[in-house]
Amino acid sequence: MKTFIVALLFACVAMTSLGAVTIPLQNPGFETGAATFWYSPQAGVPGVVTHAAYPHPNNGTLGTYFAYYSPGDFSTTWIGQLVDTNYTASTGYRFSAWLSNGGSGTGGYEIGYCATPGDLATFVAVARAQYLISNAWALYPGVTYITDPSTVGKQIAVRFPNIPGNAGGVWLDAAQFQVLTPAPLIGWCNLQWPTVMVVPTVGGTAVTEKVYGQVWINGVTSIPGPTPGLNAWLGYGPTNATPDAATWQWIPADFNTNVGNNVEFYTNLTIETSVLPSVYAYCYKYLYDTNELPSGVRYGQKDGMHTLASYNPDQSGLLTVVPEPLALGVLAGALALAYTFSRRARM
Ligand SMILES: [Ca+2]
Repeated sequence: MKTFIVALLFACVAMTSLGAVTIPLQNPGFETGAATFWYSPQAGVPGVVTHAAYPHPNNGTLGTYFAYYSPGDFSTTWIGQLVDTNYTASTGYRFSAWLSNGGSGTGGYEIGYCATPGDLATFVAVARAQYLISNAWALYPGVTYITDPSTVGKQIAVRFPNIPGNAGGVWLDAAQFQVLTPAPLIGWCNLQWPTVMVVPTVGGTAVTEKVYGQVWINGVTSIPGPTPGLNAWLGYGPTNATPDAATWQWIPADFNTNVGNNVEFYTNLTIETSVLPSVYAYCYKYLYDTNELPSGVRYGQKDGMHTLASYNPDQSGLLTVVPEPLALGVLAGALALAYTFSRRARM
């Protein structure tokens, strides 16, 4: 019983954070020295060993023990646990853990439920995330799930899943499960300036001037400085494609300054040689993602904020990429024209 209480305390103290309510898992850090409370269909999985015997960087807060398993060795190799709460409507959940590469480059997380209530052997996943993991221990973002009507009322279960083809070991510690509170929504955003650009390729690459975009979150972006968790990307793509299309390319933008109650981002677009000279649309994309339910993506266009559904091609910036010889030709033509006009003016 004592070890159980220690495990619960560890979960409460180490993992509660602003914007999320932690639901304690049982034996989340494997500090019982065994896989107690963790279920696997495969005998002997997971194994539990000490950090002292297998030291990897960043293990300082992870206690004495950690667990390991080989998620790709057998089709049934996974580790799961029931969570002591049921899905409620329109709620976000996140399951994550500290991971380290024990021989395998990929680790994963799943949130789900049991088809037969209480029986983890019947686990059904409703959300999954995978990450390339490094040798050093790190807390990866994990998997986030927002309830849909089909899961409401079911008991939540979590799983470190099988990852076919991923032979080798994944190391686990400090698992955590959180109920996410909604983040404030993005209230307004835009593509600030410029809204038209003509860029010649130089050495096969086109680099635009800085492009600016602004975003406002009530009570959040008015705080001076960058807003933690507020991300912006500048993207470009075919004028006839919506910005969720795979043909759009996105570049993370940098914090520039505060403008009134807004935060302003800026960055250059770099068009690589693989992009053909053409006319492209460009706009900003914003996401506020702290340790809460993400705000949802919003697009900043010339006339302000759009969702994907309300995205308007006419309100994107227009970027013309001109091939190098043509750009020089246009420049030469323009100079010739100017020369002709000046000659005429004098005559
Ligand atoms: Ca531990």
